[in-house]
Amino acid sequence: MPTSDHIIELSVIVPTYNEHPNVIPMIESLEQALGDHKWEVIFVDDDSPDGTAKQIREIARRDPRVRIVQRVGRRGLSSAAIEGILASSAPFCAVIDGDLQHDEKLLATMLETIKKEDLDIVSGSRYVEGGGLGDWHKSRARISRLATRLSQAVLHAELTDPMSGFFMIRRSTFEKRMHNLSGIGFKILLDIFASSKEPLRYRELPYEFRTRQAGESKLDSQAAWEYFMLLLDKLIGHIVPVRFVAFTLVGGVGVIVHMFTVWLMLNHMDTTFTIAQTTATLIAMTSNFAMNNILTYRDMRLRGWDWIKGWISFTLACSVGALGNIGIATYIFAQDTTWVLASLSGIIVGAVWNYAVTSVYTWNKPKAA
Ligand SMILES: Nc1nc2c(ncn2[C@@H]2O[C@H](COP(=O)(O)OP(=O)(O)O)[C@@H](O)[C@H]2O)c(=O)[nH]1
Ligand SMILES: [Mg+2]
Repeated sequence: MPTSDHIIELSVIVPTYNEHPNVIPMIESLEQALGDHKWEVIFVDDDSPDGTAKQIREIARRDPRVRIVQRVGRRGLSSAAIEGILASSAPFCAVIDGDLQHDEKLLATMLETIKKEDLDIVSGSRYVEGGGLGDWHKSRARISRLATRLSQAVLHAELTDPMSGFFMIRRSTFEKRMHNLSGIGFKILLDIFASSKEPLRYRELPYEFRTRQAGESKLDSQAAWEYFMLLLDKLIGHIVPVRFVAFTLVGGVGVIVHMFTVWLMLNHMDTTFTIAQTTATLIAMTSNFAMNNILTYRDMRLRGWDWIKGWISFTLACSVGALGNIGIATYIFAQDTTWVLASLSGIIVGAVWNYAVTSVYTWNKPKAA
């Protein structure tokens, strides 16, 4: 029988992508911060090319407090945090960045506070008295404040820092909400708050955001797009899948690409209409595939050979979709309706077909949480 010494009270979840130089300092600082508490750390690594997972696994062989969940063909900070929590059995879970930018010394106070005050969540805030942004650039601080203001549309709480990626949650609270989480992008705390119908009992504790010492930030321009998708999922995700919205937006851009190509070829290259239309179709399909791969399916992005195979299946699926589109439109037009209605019906049927088929055959890896 295990003794109470083996029973873990706190799992610290650390999502990592290319954090090799930070792994050992991270474990050492957790050891210092959590001392005699019964804790473990679960790294969730998305198959980092720098070998972060292998390094952690080697440490885990010697230290039972260290665990690793390695995900293959997947990306995403929020879904990594969710799956880390799901891999733990502890009554309390904390989520913290693996680059030492969050102040791990706060963890013991968080644990004490969540228990003593019987809270659902305790989060670290850079905006309450005593907290700070460290040496963040002014422009990034401004974007973060704007994103915080936008989050009010979906948030059911007066959080000063809903964009924080540093928090502790009670397992029972997480389990009640986990089926409603979007798991999109970077903002897991916001996702949890926005997924809760009843108000959560929470408290924010101040901390100073530190400067990254090693490795690189993965936050790029596409983070804004993922944030927009998360907000949209929280607002309308129960009516229509947000990936379908993204797929349709990309399709809209594809129409513009198509029209521009036809115009260019007819007016400046003197080709026949059939050649212009065929070329434009190929170019628009390829650009739609590339955009969907980057935006709609960013978490399962295809690369190298998989990109080529994906392009072939996408093109085939969309060609069948185009036939369906024309068939339905022609049939409806023959029923004495207006051409607008007939044409629109064709487009809708084609788009739904393309979305459904490519989501199964082109981007067919497991879906994020
Ligand atoms: N598992 C996983 N972790 C990620 C991913 N992207 C970022 N991270 C980790 O999430 C934490 C915060 O990311 P970071 O790039 O430092 O964001 P920033 O602090 O906002 O610049 C770090 O520990 C990263 O290694 C991802 O796609 N998957
Ligand atoms: Mg960071």
